[in-house]
Amino acid sequence: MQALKGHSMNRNDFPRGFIWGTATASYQIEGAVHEDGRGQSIWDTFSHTPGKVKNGDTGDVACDHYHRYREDIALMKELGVNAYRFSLAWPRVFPEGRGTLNPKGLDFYQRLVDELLNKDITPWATLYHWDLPQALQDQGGWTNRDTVQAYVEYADAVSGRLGDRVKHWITHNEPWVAAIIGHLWGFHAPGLQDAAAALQVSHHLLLSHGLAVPVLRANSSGSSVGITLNLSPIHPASPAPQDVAAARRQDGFHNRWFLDPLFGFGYPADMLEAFGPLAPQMEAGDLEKIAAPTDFLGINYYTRSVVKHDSSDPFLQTKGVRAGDEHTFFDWEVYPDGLREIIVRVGREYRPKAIYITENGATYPDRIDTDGEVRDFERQRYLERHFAKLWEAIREGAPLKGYFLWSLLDNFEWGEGYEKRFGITYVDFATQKRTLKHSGRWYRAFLHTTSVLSGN
Ligand code: GCO
Repeated sequence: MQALKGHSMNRNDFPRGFIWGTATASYQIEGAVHEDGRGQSIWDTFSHTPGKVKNGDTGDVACDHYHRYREDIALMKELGVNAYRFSLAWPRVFPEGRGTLNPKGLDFYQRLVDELLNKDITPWATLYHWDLPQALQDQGGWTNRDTVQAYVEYADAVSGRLGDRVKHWITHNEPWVAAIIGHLWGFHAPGLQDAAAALQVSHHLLLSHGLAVPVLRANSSGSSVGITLNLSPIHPASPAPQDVAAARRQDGFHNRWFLDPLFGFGYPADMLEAFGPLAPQMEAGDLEKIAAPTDFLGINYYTRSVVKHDSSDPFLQTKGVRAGDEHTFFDWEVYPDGLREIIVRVGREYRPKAIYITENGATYPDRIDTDGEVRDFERQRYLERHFAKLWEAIREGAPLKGYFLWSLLDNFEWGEGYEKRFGITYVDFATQKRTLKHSGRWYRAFLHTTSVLSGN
């Protein structure tokens, strides 16, 4: 790894063709919630329910990206990224979830994609980043198996329209979060607290992924199709056997519960046993469908987790422990080596054809200084250290092909509202003015540099 020591890293240290991008999600940036026939989503309902989101914030306006996408794409161009990961709002396309298509909703994404292509930025479309149409939630949402079919119809409509120009498809973003935070912890929409429902939702999300894969391929010839999981190394708080066992359970719940079925191993036996009667209802053939071969796996990585045994936890008898001495504004530990660890492990154990980091980034309490600068050196440092780990993972043989920084813009951070800023661009939400932070300038310099290769 000595090649990285002598100079500051830049894109030339990475293999030719490595993808460098930024990522966002529809509800977090678009705003325009009543525009052009968009229907209501579960996040509209949730954010407008008093007490659910910090400071009563909602995505009603967000970054107003729906109207400012040209400016935002110009910003990406200035940064020098060659790909952009965004998500589509299902209720713009089918305001009632299924049935009557709203062409104006699809028109927006067509304009967005065309503008990206004009600027030589490759669009990576995520179909589902949590904004389920409320009309489907009213029928049980993801707990209802019919929603799987509605999702496949939505995937069909979107890829039928955009499949000639979008060639990278991500079916779902972080099904663990949608299932667990949305249906067991209740901190995200739709705000349920029901373990059996949460696990049933996880199964339906995976099934809908598997059923959408062939539809996307059929509508978008030559495209790459994958799914994005939020994965973390899980470390025991101590070498005590009880803590080691707790870490194994947590790994099963957080990582293997999704990875195993996606890669054809079925649900992990230890977790089926641990969940007992809470385990999801399945039908014959579901597991084969979930294991539809994909072209890549997307991994979102922010931090590791450290856990210990805790018999008072009714679900898995585990408890998270605060580890390390460096943390972001979310109190997530800064742990760059976890990025290398999870990439290398997934590459070895599951053999995906390719891995992309589809999100990685950090929140810090940024402010605009009186001279108009945002000096977010901690975020820059976070990124530098994680980029070095991407490099190490490649050197260890992982099929890592690209990286998408979360996020292009400060945006609506779900239950945290606008308080937690993840952008490399500062957004003044009162004026919608965008200001590139120091971390953004650092990324731009990293991407533009033409310095010589250092022999790796
Ligand atoms: C995620 C999310 C993002 C969050 C980010 C920071 O997929 O978890 O895609 O929407 O904003 O992770 O919490």
